[in-house]
Amino acid sequence: MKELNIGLIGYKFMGKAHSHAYKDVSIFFDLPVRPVMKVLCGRAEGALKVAADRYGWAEYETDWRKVVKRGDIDIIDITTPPNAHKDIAIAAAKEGKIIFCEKPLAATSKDAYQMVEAVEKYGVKHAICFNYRKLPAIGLAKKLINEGKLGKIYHIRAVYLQDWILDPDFPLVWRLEKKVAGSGSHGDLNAHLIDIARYLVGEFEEVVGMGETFIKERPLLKETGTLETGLKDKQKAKEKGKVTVDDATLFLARFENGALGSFEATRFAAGRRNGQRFEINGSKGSIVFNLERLNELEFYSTEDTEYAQGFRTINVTEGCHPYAGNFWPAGHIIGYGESFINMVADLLVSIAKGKNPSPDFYDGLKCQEVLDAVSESIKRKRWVKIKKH
Ligand code: SOE
Repeated sequence: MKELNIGLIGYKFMGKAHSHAYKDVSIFFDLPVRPVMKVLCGRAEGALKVAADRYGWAEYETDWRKVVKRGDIDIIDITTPPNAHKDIAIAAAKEGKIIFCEKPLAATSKDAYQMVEAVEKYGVKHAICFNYRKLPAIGLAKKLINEGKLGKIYHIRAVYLQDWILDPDFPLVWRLEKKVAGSGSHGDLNAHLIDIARYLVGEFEEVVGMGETFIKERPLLKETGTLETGLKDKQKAKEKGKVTVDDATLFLARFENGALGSFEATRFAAGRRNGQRFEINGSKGSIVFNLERLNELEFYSTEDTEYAQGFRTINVTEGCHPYAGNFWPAGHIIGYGESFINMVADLLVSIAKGKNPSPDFYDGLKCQEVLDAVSESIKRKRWVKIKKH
């Protein structure tokens, strides 16, 4: 069995999700290549060592440059904060590595474009982890739309609602710093909505947005926590620092195919822990998806007999459903983690077939172009056309 050696850069939330996928993908998929969890990379050696041991990595390393240069590593997987994506990806491309990168691709579309230039220059395969595309309900939405079951698409209205920083005393973590994250709820959450919209509706033409930072400064954080102890043990300093990103960003969009969209990302929707929801309306029907009920897809068809028309809830766990058959018998639902297993399975199968995986860095760049157009629109208080690189 051919093996592909993985070097994973980053061991926190997304590092854990990707580790879970590499470790368990072979339980559910009969793959042409097997992922080998070779080396886990991070900065804090204590927490990194615990993570490498618990997640099942053979080794750990605190210097990503050494990982990228290793001759025995085939895939470099980047799950660091966005400001580090570009340097790692360009260095990995130079070494001829396959690159798998978390979203958003970069902190800006300029950086994203340099990443695309690097993978083209060095001719390496590249993928971005828009994992929600790999949920069965999203796969079914794509199938229904592709088969014309919704007809001509008129609308998408999408929200991504979280509430983890509602407390003004929540400290100034990296996701709240522009120089690290690039943006706040916008690049973190609207990135997913933009990708889903590109996947299911089409390409964006122009946008107009608005944003807000509700809490302008927060307690500084001294990084003293470990993987085991988590945030609660990190010391909150008395001093406060300025929040330099958006807490919420909303925008309207017109698509190249004439459809209209409304999008909302916020981290201040009390009670919504990971509340991604969207509805798509077409000439022949509608679909509704709710991430907190991710095994279900609501579907309405104008072609149902008149007295039987209404939204039906499809339990997307049948073997005939996309991305569902490799897990459990019908009705034995799946969760958030399986979207990463499906993502990694697609990645490995594409590589084995000599094809570039999907979604890829071009998808990441197009998403970043929309993100940047919204940010420009907010600054200039006017509609902005998407600037394609
Ligand atoms: C934000 O908290 C976040 O972790 C995103 O960064 C992920 O992409 C999303 O899947 C879950 O929420």
